[in-house]
Amino acid sequence: WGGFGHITVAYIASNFVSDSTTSYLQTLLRNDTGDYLAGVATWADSIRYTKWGRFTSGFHFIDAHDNPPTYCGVDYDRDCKKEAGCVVSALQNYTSQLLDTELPLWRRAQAAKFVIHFVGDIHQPLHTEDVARGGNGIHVTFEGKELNLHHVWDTSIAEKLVGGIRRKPYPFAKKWADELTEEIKSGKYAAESKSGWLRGTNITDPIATALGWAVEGNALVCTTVLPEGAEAIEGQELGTDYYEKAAPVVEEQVAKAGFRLAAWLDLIISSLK
Ligand code: DCM
Ligand code: DCM
Ligand code: ZN
Repeated sequence: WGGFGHITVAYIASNFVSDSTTSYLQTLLRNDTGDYLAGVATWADSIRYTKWGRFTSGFHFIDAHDNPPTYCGVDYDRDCKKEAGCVVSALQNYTSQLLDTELPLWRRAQAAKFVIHFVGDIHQPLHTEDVARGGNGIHVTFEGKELNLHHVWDTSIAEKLVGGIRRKPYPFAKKWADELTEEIKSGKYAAESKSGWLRGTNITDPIATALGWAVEGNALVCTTVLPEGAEAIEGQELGTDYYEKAAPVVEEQVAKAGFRLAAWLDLIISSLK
C-alpha cells in the first residue's frame, strides 16, 4: 500500500490491541500518543531505497508464479526467493526478533516497525503476485491519469474512496480507520471478522499464518484485480465498473490487515510475560 493505506491499517490495529500491548509498544517505540503505530507504519518504505536498507526491498511482497485469471495460488517453496526472501519469511523473521527479549531494544523496536508494515503489505493483492512485477509493468489510466496497476491498487483506489489523503494523510487515515473499526465491531464485517478473520492465526507458526493471508489476497488477483487477464486492461482506462468492484476489496483488505495486525501484536506481546 501507499503511505495512506499503511497508516490506516496501523490506526485500525491501535483500536483493537489490548491495553497491555498498547503500553508495551508505546514504551518500545518511545511514543506515548495514539499515533505510536501509525507514526512508524511507513518507515519500512522510507528505508528500502537507502544503501543500508536495500536488503529489505524484497521483503514487501511475494511473487506468486501463478497464472491469473486462470489459476491463482501461492506456494512458499516455489515463490519465496531463497536469497532475497519475501514478505512471508520477513514476517517470520521480524516476529521472532520482536519475541526475542535477549536482543537490544533498538533491534526489537525495528522489528516491530517491520511487522507493522509487512502485515499491511501482505494484504495488498498485487503484493502476492509475480505478473509484471506485481502489476508495476501494467500500464493503465485511472480517471484519465496514466498510472501502473500496482499504484492504482496501492494508492489511487483508496484516494478516490476517501479523498483528501494527500493534503492530510494522518487525520484522514484516522477517520477512515475509525469508520472501518465500527464496521468490524458492529457493521458489515462484524460476523465475518469474528468467525473467520483470525482462523489459522498461530503465533507458533508465523510462516503458515502469513501464507494463509497471502493466499487469500492472491485469490483476489484472479477475481478482482485481473478478472480477464492483464492484456484486457493494458493501455485501457479502468473505468467505473472496475472501480466499483475494486473499492470494496481494498476496503476489506485494509480492515482485515488492521484487525489481524492487532491480534498478531497481542499474541507476541502476551507471550513475553
Ligand atoms: N517510497 C519511498 N521512497 C521512494 C519511493 C517510494 O519511501 N524512493 C514510498 C512512497 C510510497 C511507497 O513507497 O508510500 C510505495 O509503497 P510500495 O512501493 O511499498 O507499494
Ligand atoms: N512490488 C511488488 N512485487 C514485485 C516488485 C515490486 O509488489 N515483484 C512492489 C514493491 C513496491 C512497488 O511494487 O511497493 C514498487 O516497487 P519498485 O519500487 O521496486 O518498483
Ligand atoms: Zn511496502
